[in-house]
Amino acid sequence: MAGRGAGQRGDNGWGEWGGYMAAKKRKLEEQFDKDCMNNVQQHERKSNIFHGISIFVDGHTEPPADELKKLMMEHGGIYHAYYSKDKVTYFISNNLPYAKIRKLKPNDKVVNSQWIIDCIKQNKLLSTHDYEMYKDKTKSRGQTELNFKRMEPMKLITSDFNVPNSDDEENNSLEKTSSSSSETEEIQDEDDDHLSVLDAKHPKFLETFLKRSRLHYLSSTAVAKKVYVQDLRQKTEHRLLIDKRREELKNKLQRTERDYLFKLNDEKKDKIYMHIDMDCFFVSVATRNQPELRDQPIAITHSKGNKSTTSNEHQFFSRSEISSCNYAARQYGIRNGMYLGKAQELCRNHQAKLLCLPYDYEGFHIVSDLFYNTVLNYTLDVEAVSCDEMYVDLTELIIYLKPLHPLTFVSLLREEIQLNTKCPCSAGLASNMLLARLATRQAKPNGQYYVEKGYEQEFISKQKILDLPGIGLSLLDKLQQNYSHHTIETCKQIQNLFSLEQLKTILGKKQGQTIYDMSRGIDMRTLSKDYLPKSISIDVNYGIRFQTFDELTLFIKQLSLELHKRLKQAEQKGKQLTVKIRVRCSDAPIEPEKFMGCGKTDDSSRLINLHSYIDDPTIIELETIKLLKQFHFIVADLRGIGLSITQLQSTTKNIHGKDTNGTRTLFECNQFRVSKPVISTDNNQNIDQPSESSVTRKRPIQQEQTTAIARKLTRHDCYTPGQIDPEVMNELPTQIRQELEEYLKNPPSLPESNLDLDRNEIVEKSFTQVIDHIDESVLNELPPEMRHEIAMAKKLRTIESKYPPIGGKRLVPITNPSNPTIKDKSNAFNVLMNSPQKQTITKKTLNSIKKWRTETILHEERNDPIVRNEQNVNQSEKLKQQPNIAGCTSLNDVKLMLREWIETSDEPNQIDLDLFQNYLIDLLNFYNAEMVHQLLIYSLLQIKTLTKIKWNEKFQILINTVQKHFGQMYGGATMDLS
Ligand code: DCP
Ligand code: CA
Ligand code: CA
Repeated sequence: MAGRGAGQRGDNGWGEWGGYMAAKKRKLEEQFDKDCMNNVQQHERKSNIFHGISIFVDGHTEPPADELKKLMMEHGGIYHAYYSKDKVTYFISNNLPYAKIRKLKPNDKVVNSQWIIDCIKQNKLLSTHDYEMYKDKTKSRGQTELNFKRMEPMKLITSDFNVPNSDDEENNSLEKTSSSSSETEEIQDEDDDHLSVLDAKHPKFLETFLKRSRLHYLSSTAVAKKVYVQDLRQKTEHRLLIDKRREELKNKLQRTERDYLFKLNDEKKDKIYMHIDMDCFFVSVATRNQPELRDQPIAITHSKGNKSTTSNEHQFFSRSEISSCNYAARQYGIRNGMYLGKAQELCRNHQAKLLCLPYDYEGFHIVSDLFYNTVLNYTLDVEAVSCDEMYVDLTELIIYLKPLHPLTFVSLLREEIQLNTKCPCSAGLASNMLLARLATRQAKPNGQYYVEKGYEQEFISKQKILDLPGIGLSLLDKLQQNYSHHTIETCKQIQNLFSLEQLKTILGKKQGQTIYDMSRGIDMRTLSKDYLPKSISIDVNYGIRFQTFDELTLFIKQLSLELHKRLKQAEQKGKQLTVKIRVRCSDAPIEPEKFMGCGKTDDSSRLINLHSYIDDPTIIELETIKLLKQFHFIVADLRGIGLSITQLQSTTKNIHGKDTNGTRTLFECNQFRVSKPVISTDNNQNIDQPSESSVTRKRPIQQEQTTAIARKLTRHDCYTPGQIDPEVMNELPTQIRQELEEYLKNPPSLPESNLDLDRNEIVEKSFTQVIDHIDESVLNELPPEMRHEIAMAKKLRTIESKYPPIGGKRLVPITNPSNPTIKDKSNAFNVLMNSPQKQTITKKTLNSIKKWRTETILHEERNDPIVRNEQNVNQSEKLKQQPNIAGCTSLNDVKLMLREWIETSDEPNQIDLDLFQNYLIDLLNFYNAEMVHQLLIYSLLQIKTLTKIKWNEKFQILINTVQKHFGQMYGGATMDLS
């Protein structure tokens, strides 16, 4: 059923990673060697004291890993970015978490980074003896407990131990877990495949992380269940099954007096909702085959919790979180989300021992499916909430089974659930969803409770405010501040102490109304049966530690695949992508207190409107990288990253081309329209459904042409490469909308060849990216036809980098007219050659271009001390040469700067203009006519959009100068800036 897709990870490309990453490691080692060579050339090696020593830096060190890498380079040692069993001599660390320490092998040596510093100071290789950490652990295998005392003088400061006991922390953690939906929790546990999986540089990090992430489990199963219930509603055979099961139940029922006495007052109006929830779900599942354990306090944690039995129990306080604890543990005050250390202390206070059990994800899936199916066998009036919880509208079923008291049915249902799952659950019943939910709390554990008609007020008055769904301490605090002489605790107090107006003033309009209603037991909601998510996202705020943009892009690829999977699972596509980043605050320590956590960060986000509704991982990846390049941050300071797709559309509904109301949006009309379009500007107009095939056809010309206008209309921080969003369209002022509609009706003609330009660009770029990362050794292992394709792509890129693009096309001199590659119309060279400029250039001009090129390249070769072979130019050198303006080099950065410049000044200052002109000429000399072209077009558009009249004249002079230079370089050609 839905939600079980996680096991298919093996065939989604992970297989490639083993081989690919091995190659990547080799590449990094080679890179290190190369860096060493450069270093030797630049600064001269300072000593050779670390000759033969290879280190792998793990966890936080002082100085940080980068610095240690440099020191190893300068003193003849080797630094490994990835752990390699055969090559690493020493782990260098200042502290390791417990989960890692446990995995150390007898021969693993963990050495404090001070050793490196001291060796350099004394200019000799010192013995590691006094610097070794966790010696006891590494020398005596089989020892399960660590004697922490003997670890002196090295102090352990890890996520699991040595954190001072604090009640505040517990409260924070409770609040945090209940509100957080991002993947922030620790993942280290006893079964890590390898120590180095623990940061996002590792190719298996995300996979391992998600497998171990309970938040991922909880959010993905909630989605899966919603989709599952929704899909089941479409199945006729399931309705037949329900009829059968109901009939069987009716025959089985032995009615009692209670049943005959129960009846709904008004069958048309009165509702009976049930809220049903498994008891201490994770614990119940983990113990479903050992029910005898259930009488003792049990918690589900990543940590086994063994260390508190040592004599140092007060010294070490586990910050491992408890995801679920059973009711035997709850009687001591232990709660879900509490730190393990705190829970252990509470147990100790009662001379009890807390049993810590591991996560049984497979079991959670099985039990959750059985739980849902048992209920769904009787009704489809279900709203899935999470893996262990749902709302059911029982009204229709109770009418069908009458005379029957609702609790009679519920006890039979719960018995069946217990039988199928071997786990207990509790249920609450009431006339609305809120009261039903509160009734479940009352019923727990393993019980049921019905708030019958007429008893609602009595019931709600007794309820604690903090038990109301979504209400936390901060809200209670706000209320309390207004009534310092009362301790506000119950709904009754809210009813008596605050008017609606007061609540709105204190809490804001919306929240004030909600609290007013909730405290009176008012809830007008009905089951939400259509799953309409607002966004599908993935956030990772744990283990994000990159040194290079390359490492980050590899991780983005994984995130994009995961997001694609989530979209598929939710049966959604989206048209907007948001990238959020969390960057370490400049005043925050490099490594926060929580191991591999975020610490204090500055957060920012950017969004992009996409061409169409997508779930394609490649598009997500490329657009994310584009957006990332627009942020200004130091890669090493990145602590969290999140991708989110919004403006969603159900893929199952899309097939029919209708939105949820059954009418088409303007966007859809555009999307499905084919060759002879009649453009509808009436959003409500019903148009014949498109045939299946029309859905897959190319987007019509008109849609492409809206691009420029759509761009103009977007907010500053969004860039719109695609067509107009219907939502945006509807919100436009009437005049602009009319103008736009007019434009859509009579678009100026555009050459056919422009149709799929952007799509091709994406494919081209994605391939370029791939070839960038392919190592020679990997290449050699590929099948011959793929090798050939990659070799061709590389060749093509060499041409691209040699010959500058002009307005999206390239001028490539033909040296040999009989060259077979030119004869073949379908090959890539011809595509590149297919430019309007080329057609108008005479033979003579071509020759002059050829001549000019030869001269320039020779000139460069003469002046440059390094032999300039295109393929050998190293990346950082290329970047160094790249012309810049005020330190900006990337297209987006320069564009941002231009926009600000044009926006903020009514008239351009001559010095600035000169600067910009020189920069453009530098770019032309750098063979980047494409960028010049884009920047000029962009500037002109900005000037026009912002109606900066005084700019026109001065800018035209600049353009003329640039065009002149361009003409000199390209045989008299001019850039098309229309
Ligand atoms: N969960 C978690 N972290 C939390 C809260 C819950 O990982 N802070 C997980 C473990 C729970 C499951 O979600 O077993 C279901 O959450 P519930 O809130 O339903 O709690 P339980 O089922 O554990 O207990 P209860 O009997 O109170 O429902
Ligand atoms: Ca539960
Ligand atoms: Ca629950």
